[in-house]
Amino acid sequence: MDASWWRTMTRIEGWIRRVTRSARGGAIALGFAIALSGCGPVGVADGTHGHRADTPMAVIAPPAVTPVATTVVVVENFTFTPPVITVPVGATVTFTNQDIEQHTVTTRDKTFDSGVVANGEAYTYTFPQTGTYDYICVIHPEVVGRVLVSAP
Ligand SMILES: [Cu+2]
Repeated sequence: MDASWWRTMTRIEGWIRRVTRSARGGAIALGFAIALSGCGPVGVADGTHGHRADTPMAVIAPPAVTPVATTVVVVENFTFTPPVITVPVGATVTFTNQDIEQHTVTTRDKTFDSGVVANGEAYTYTFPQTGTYDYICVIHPEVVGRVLVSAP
């Protein structure tokens, strides 16, 4: 598999997603403008939506795939693999970056946040509680994953 091709495709995919979200925000803003046009200025709704679309934490749901029971996740070709894992509570999961680019492993609410993980480096986190943990790379917010932590 040619790595640079993958990266290009991933970037294009991410770009399309961002544009799609912006377009959706724009449509909502337009709806607001139409609704408000009789009773006040209409420019306000536009700016707020434009910003929200670019917020790193505007997370895309992880792919709908079958969870894999493992404590080992790698980031390669801009993809957390496996993207959805299941572990028992108390398990320590290792996330290893196999891309040349830097990545992070970060939940929305910062329950865990690896900081920058360089090529060949790993981040580990021990899950003390059951639950669903959605995480992203804050540098590349389209790179997403999920950890399902179940009772032992
Ligand atoms: Cu990244």
